[in-house]
Parts: sequence; structure tokens; C-alpha cells
Amino acid sequence: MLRRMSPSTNPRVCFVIPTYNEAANITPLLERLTALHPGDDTAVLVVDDQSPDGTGDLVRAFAAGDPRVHLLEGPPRGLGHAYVRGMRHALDALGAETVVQMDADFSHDPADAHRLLDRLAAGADAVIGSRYVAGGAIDDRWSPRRRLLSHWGNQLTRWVAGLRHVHDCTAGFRAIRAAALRSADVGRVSARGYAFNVVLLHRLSRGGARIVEEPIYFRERDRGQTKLGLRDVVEYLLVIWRLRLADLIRSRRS
Ligand SMILES: Nc1nc2c(ncn2[C@@H]2O[C@H](COP(=O)(O)OP(=O)(O)OP(=O)(O)O)[C@@H](O)[C@H]2O)c(=O)[nH]1
Ligand SMILES: [Mg+2]
Repeated sequence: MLRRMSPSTNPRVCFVIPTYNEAANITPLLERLTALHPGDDTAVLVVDDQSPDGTGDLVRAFAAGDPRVHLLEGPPRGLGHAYVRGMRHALDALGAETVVQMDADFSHDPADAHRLLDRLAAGADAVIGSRYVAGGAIDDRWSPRRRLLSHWGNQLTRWVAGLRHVHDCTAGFRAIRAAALRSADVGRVSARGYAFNVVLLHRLSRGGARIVEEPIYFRERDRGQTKLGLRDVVEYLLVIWRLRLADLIRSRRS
């Protein structure tokens, strides 16, 4: 397929993909994403935390053959830090107009990104690839424990953090306009781990962003291992109550 020849223009869309030990997934994912988005208006930024399994080297090798692929490396400081670094780089260094955040393990189908981007083009500021709206689903291979944790974690978040209008608050597959990320001051989100996603969502929502949900099928990873740990769960619970407190203080002041 012919590429649009405008390599000096800023990418319209930058995929931001955090990785930690995703050597089994990253090359197939980069192949698939770059094939689905063949134009020079797309960039892919992998944010790797010096994965011991050599994920970074695989990205470097791929990027050598495709200048639209970028690698941002840093010390392992958690998923939240990786997202902040990646989104800042996408906005400030690459000049992206839209950021699509997604996981590296094929739980988020790269082919679904087009649907998220279409909803953005139709007027939304942020589109969530959602498991919990009509048409959305989770892989049957999820254990009942994992299902329960995710379902009730989401319900708790909606009520405690005041995000009742959103059904999938923890989703990591989202398309967000650069302007919305800037007004949410994404560079200053301090959550270390998975709580990043709910903090960013809360900031977007309170900043008046038009947030919509697009149903997705969330596939269980076939390769590699989960990194979700107890520390993340504890931070998450503290964070949603902190967000509620922030709302309370704000409403008292106004
Ligand atoms: N850079 C970076 N990436 C991370 C870190 N922790 C997780 N990731 C990546 O973030 C994405 C989501 O992590 P997963 O471990 O798949 O979390 P999950 O989807 O809740 O768990 P599974 O369903 O078991 O896959 C994946 O692409 C991971 O490689 C981290 O500390 N740093
Ligand atoms: Mg995963």
C-alpha cells in the first residue's frame, strides 16, 4: 500500500503502549498496528520500563525499519508513570493531535481502534473502549474471581469517585484528543500504577470533556503474564476515595 508522503508533519494519531515483559506480544502487535494504519499520520510509541525479557530491543529493531515507531525507555516505576511519560512525549515531542492508549497483550483488539477514532471524529473528546456497555464483553476464560473484582471495582469507582455516567472506569483502551489531555494536565497525574486510568478519567470528566463509550470485546492474554498486583489494588482504593474528597472540597468552595 502507498504511504502518504508527509513525514515531517505531526502524527494525527499516536498510539501509546506501555510494556513490561511483553516480548512475546510486542512484535506481532507492532506489525498489526502499522498494517492497520499505513499512513504517515500515525505514530506508535512504546513506553517500556527496561523489561528484562528484551521487549525494548524488539521495539528498537522494529523501529529501525519503520520511522513511525518510537521507543521511550525508563526505569521501572509503575504503569501510571509510564503512561504519564508516554502521553507527555506524544503531545510535546511528537505533537500528536490524538492519543490512543492500549495494552500490548492483544486484550485490546488493534482493529477496534478505528471505531474509537470514528467516535472521536463525530465529536467526542474521549472515547472509552468499554466492556460494560451493551455490545461489550469479556473473554469467557476470565475466572469468576477476576470477573467479580472487575465488575465490583467498576461499580465502586462509579459511586465513590462520582463517575456514574461512565460504565468502564478502569478501561485501558481509550482515544483522547490532545486538547482534552492538556486541559486535564495529564503530565501531573501522580498515580503509580493502574489507578492512573481512573485519575485521568476523573480529570477529563471534571474538566467538561465529552466522554463516550464504545463497546469492545476484551480478550484474555494468550502470551505473557499479568502485572496487576496487590499494591495496585491498595493504591486504587485509596485513590478513588481521594478523588471523592477532592470533589467534596471543590463543592464546598463553590
Ligand atoms: N511500562 C510499563 N508497562 C506496564 C507496567 N505494568 C503493566 N504494564 C503494561 O500495561 C499493559 C496492561 O498490563 P497487564 O498486565 O496486561 O494488565 P491486565 O490487562 O490488567 O492483566 P491481564 O488481563 O492479566 O493481562 C500491558 O501492556 C503491560 O505490559 C509497568 O509497570 N510499566
Ligand atoms: Mg492485559
